Amino acid sequence: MPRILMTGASGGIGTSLRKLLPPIYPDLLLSDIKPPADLGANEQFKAADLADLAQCEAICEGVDGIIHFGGYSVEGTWDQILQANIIGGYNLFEAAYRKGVKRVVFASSNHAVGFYPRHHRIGTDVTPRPDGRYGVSKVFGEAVGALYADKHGLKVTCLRIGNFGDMPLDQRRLSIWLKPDDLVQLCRIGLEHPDIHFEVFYGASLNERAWWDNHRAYEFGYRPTGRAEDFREHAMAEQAKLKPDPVGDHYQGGAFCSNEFDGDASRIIDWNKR
Ligand code: 15L
Repeated sequence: MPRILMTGASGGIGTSLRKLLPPIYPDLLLSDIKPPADLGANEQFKAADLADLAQCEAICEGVDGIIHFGGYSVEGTWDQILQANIIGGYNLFEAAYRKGVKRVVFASSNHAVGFYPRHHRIGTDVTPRPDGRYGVSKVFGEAVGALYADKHGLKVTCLRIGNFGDMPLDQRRLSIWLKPDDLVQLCRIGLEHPDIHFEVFYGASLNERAWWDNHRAYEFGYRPTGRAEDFREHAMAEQAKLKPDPVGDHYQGGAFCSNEFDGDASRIIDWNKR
């Protein structure tokens, strides 16, 4: 029975995933800076600050595979991103290597490529176009993952997660929604598939309006079941409540792109009006 470590267990995705994983991985060690408020008596938890390498090594002891959801999951100050995602991300891979962990699934994000316009369909091999410091940290994490795969033989899977949740929340999320069960499938591919060396997949369900070419994930057996269009009415009703955001509505990263934006607005075309 493989021992799996999940970092970020108290965060948004971790909170949901730690309920879905035990039937598949009964030996599941949860970690975060602070324990989840509703930690069950049958759950194993070890606290760790990812910015401290020794603490990372302690949670990697005896572990076969890691699902790394830890770190900052939205835009933050440079110091927040530096400690949690840059130093923390590096420490996690280094600790995994030192402790002989075989596989890491790294929660990357669509914000690593958020400045691609929505009319541009992209694969996982495009030049990064991060839409903030958070996005930069995800590009960094993918690069560190590639290094440890190529140089040290760690089997690494990076998931550029769109928007995780029970349903798509607005028009943008109809293109990038990720159903929890589909994320479980992607984690299992990363933790179990024999042909993984270094892969990047989009963490997206079966979204008709997808901007992403996710064929690599399908080649590894990914068969998403979440259909964003089943929630179209709800998502569009929520969209109608939002203020127009010329920058955010143009780019894939949405409001992450308009946040602090003072770039070249003439590059922004409303394709719906052409
Ligand atoms: C992310 O990477 C964030 O973690 C999440 O909170 C959402 O904002 C998501 O992206 C998104 O793009 O909707």
